[in-house]
Amino acid sequence: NDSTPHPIALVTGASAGFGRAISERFLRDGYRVIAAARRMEPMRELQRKYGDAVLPVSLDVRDEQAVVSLRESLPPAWRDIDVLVNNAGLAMGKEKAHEADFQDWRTMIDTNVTGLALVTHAFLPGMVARKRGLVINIGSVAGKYPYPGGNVYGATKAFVAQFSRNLRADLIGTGVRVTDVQPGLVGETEFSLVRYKGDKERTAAMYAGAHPLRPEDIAETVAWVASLPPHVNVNAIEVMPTSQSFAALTVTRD
Ligand code: NDP
Ligand code: 8X3
Repeated sequence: NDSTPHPIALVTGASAGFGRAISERFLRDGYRVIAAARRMEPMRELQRKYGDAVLPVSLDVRDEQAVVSLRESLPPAWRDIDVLVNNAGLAMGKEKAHEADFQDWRTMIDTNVTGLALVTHAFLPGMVARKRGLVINIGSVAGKYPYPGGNVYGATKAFVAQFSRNLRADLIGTGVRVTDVQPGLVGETEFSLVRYKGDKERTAAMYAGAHPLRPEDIAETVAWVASLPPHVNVNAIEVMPTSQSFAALTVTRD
């Protein structure tokens, strides 16, 4: 990153999965990291490991007041955020639309759409004022390719993709960059445990024999995007494990 010797990254959802791996990768690369999520203990652990380079903050991205007051209450030395990683997000359930629980839909929309928009809205003006910054949104292949049971989850990630492109359109000439990182199947996170509501067997079956991506692979992608010189903007990047590909269109017959 071009800006300071110890650039600042704000990573949402830093308590687990990609967010933790991205935070660790940035810390190893010399960044300072504002690690934000609802559970504080994993981020305190990160702070014990990396010391003053970590600022753990308790944040529910769905809470507008909390997002605004995070921005207002950051210590001066932590205010000039170079990289915002909008990673906090989740899938809830994989039922078909006509069988799904609406509260699950609401939670996904509130987190993946409203939460991501709130955090971006809070931190983008500062980046524009400083004429530099990078927003990395964690989308998904689910935002591009439909699959049974992906209904609202995939739609929230399609929002992330189009929001990212529209941010690019608005930010032209400001020096602020935007990237949508779209991972495929990634194991070793809490994603499926959350999606399947604690069902460990179903979660294990999802990854068994699949050689999925690892959180570190996504951290590597994010670190690469952030390492590029200021004249380079990666608009979107889609990453799948070699074992994952596309299914045929479906036809039902009598
Ligand atoms: P994890 O469940 O392992 O991590 C999700 C993180 O988001 C946790 O740190 C969690 O922290 C945080 N989070 C959830 N809700 C909120 C909230 N309301 N406010 C603040 N933080 C929140 O999942 P992954 O690391 O796998 O997923 C990270 C992102 O990547 C998500 O956006 C997901 O949709 C996306 N993704 C995941 C893929 C996968 O296969 N794993 C593939 C493609 C995209 P806490 O509970 O402490 O708040
Ligand atoms: C997570 C990937 O395929 O489980 O976004 O929806 S998938």
